[in-house]
Amino acid sequence: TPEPAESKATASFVVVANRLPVDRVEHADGSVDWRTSPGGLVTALEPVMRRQDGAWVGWHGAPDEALEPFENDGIQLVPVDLTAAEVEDYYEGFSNGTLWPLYHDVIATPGFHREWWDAYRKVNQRFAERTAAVAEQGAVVWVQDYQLQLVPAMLRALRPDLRIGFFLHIPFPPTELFQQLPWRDQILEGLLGADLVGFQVSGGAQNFLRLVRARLRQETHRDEIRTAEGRTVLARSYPIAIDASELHELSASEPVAARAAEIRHDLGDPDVLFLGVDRLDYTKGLLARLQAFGELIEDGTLDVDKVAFVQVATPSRERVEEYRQLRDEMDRLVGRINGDIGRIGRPPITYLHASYPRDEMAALYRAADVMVVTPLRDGMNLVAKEYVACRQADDGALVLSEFAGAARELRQAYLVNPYDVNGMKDKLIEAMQDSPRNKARRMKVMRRQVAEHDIDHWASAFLDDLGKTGPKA
Ligand code: ADQ
Repeated sequence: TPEPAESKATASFVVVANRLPVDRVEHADGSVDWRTSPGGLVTALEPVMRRQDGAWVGWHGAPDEALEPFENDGIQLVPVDLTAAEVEDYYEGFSNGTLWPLYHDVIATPGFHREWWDAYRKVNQRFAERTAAVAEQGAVVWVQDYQLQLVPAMLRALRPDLRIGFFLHIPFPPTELFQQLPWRDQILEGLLGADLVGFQVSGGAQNFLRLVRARLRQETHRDEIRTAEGRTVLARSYPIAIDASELHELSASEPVAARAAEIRHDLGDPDVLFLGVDRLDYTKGLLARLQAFGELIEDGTLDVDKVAFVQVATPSRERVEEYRQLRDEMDRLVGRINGDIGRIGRPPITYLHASYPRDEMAALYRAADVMVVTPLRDGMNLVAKEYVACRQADDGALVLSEFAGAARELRQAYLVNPYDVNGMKDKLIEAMQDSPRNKARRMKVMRRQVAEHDIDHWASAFLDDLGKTGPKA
């Protein structure tokens, strides 16, 4: 371990994630400021960070720019610099062009490029080194997500005194798919550097345990792995959650209620409002969902004068080819449906690319009668939980893909196979026509589930388990 790191080491709790939890704000006079970016992870970890001299290690979002550590809202932020070429190969390439599609059932074809892998390794090493330099003796380190799967082992090599946790926000794939990866063993070994590896659902943990046994010949007993060097690594599921009470209260507020009514009015006061909210991503099942809705109008099951579908789809990863393609396909599909079956003042689909503040999101959720969440594969899906949390009178209905992690917990949703367009059409109708009594019964159970398992519960479940593992400092 290089000694100079010792002098700067000040944090007893370190979060390591691809991005820092801040966005850059540039003022008219050219000065630069940082604003905490909204997000569940930041909200959940802020109190722990403040209690414990926390630091957050991550990229600041500007390629080819070197930044010194700084403080924001009482949290020490430790920037990791990336060159434009590294953003292309490590982030857009290996993270979003290889791992993302591979871990989501190869819905899109993963690219296996050696130069992407080289950049991934190099950038992971840099994250590990930055972390090693800020973590004090015996500190707890929590590494986040698929962009950083090599960090646990790299960090352990530098700092065997640390307690290291890792959490994967996306699915961990079936063994047959994972084994396509030319660097499969390196990824497994990278993760095994942690004391605790967390997954969204138990199926992910099981896939991981199976691979570790089959490929690395490590012994496992239930959720424990004995590594070759005699360490114990735990693999468990921790379904991520939301700040349910905050969102419920926001949705109950007078301005949000008024805005929800206004949204419905502006849409022409439809009898039934369907809503979809997603990042514009091929895993989210947007095309089949809108196709199902369009067909229901075309075949006369739904009346275009009485229903409306609002689809919010925020563009993301636009430098990756598959995302550009999807955006074009969506433009075509929505244009065709609206052009074919719309009437003046009645486009069946209102399609929006905007990114909204929390209160507008709450108003949309509150306004919707049927929330449509139909990903082809999703680690968890927070939108489904957010809709449930926003219910005020246990009205509304959630149509949810079986292939979202959230379907494990939200059993009372109208569950669908998103590959089955006819099945989806039937479910949309069932969700819409079910009796208020049935809807209330289902929603009540789900609302309790979401309220009782909130984001604080998630973070403390993980950190409590992590605290019981690893080296005794
Ligand atoms: P995502 O794939 O981004 O997350 P999701 O869990 O639905 O998917 O989270 C999206 C978040 O962004 C939600 O909080 C939602 O409210 C917000 N959002 C979406 N569109 C928005 C818009 N137009 N304006 C404002 N906010 C918007 C990944 C995994 C998921 C996993 C999460 C957390 O893919 O499976 O649930 O991480 O672990």
